[in-house]
Amino acid sequence: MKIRSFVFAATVALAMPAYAAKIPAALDPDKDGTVDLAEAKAAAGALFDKLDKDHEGTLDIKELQGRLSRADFAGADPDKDKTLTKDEFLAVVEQRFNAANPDADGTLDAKELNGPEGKALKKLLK
Ligand SMILES: [Ca+2]
Ligand SMILES: [Ca+2]
Ligand SMILES: [Ca+2]
Repeated sequence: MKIRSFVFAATVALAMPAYAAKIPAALDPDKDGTVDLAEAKAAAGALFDKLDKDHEGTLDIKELQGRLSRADFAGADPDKDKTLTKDEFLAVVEQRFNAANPDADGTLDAKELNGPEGKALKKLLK
């Protein structure tokens, strides 16, 4: 019994770095090898504050520095005031999260995060 759990622990320990290497640390603060929506939104909120250099509480397309295309920006800005509030920005994050999570299990694993939709989410949050 003891040996078996040791082997299991060692296998997990060996498997972890491979996972960790594939998921940006900022997206997986609890280091469980997956990104849940709360982690994605926390990272997005911190990024929003960092990019909002004039501290107006909104991001324009310049402040986003290429993270959203013009078309995606327009789609994310339903009130068309040419800026995204934090709520509007987090809505895009949630959309991309859901697009990257076809099994709807509440988390993105490394494979989901490295698929095309997962990459779009990572591009937004880098
Ligand atoms: Ca996690
Ligand atoms: Ca807006
Ligand atoms: Ca999933």
